[in-house]
Amino acid sequence: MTALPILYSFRRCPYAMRARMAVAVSAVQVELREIVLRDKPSEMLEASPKGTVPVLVLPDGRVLDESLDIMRWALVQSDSLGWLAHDDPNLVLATDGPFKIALDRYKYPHRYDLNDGTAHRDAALAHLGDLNDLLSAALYLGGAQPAFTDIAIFPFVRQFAATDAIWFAALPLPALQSWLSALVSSDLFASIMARYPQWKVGDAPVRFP
Ligand SMILES: N[C@@H](CCC(=O)N[C@@H](CS)C(=O)NCC(=O)O)C(=O)O
Repeated sequence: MTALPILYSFRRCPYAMRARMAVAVSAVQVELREIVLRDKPSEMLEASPKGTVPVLVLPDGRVLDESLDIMRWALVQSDSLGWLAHDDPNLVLATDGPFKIALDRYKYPHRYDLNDGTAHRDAALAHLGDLNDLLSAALYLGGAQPAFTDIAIFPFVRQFAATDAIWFAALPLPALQSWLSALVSSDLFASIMARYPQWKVGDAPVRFP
């Protein structure tokens, strides 16, 4: 049997979510190793000492430890839904950069010595307003169907929304709210949110998707 690429993942990590979604849609098989952030396996840290998930270790020893690279690696092999045709690096960078920085401070103000996160919540809102404008013109960021940009971005918007769901639902951002709800309730998202036990050396390989 040929060795499968190994994907170290953590169910609730938004970076790992987008990587799993691209791998699932490409149907390129990997061995999924569910990790726990406070108990990272030495096998993963040897492959990628920076210690973030997701990490993909290829059979030839190459390591991809950036979620966007893992998405592209999977989709380059098989992209039947045409996700790569709608990859907007600027929008993704704006989400991974300033929006994520504000999101973390909104969600966990005490970790940043802040009394509360409202200033950061409001800073993040500007980006959501931009997304809402784009989504008022088409259902998804790449057009009528979800594609790379949507999948790269929505796990972070989901986190923002969940921080105060009642407040988020009352925002005047209907296109963004519908977009988020369609992606979160999709079969694809449900499939990549399946639960797996923490991987241990010697476990039988878990094939994914
Ligand atoms: N730029 C990386 C970021 C990945 C990342 O920060 N993942 C978080 C979990 S969501 C992590 O592993 N943090 C390390 C830790 O909490 O120990 C990527 O896109 O893959």
